[in-house]
Amino acid sequence: MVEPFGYTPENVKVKAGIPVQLHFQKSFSGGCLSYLIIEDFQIEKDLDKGDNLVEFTPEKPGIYTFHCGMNMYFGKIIVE
Ligand SMILES: [Cu+2]
Repeated sequence: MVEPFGYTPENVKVKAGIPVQLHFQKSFSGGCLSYLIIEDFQIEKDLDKGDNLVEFTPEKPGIYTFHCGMNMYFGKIIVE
């Protein structure tokens, strides 16, 4: 969920080498949380109110950060 106070949950766990589909469900319109950045997977995306699908394949285990357009709200993708 993407809510006015940030991401819920803040952390998601996935497995290395397996394609990931992350759904960002945005509960409101506008705000800087409308822009999603996941630098490590070259993702920059406008999020609309409702469901937004992001797809990538993490090749290596590690902890990768995603954040809003202004770097105010964060979450982590934990790749195991
Ligand atoms: Cu922000």
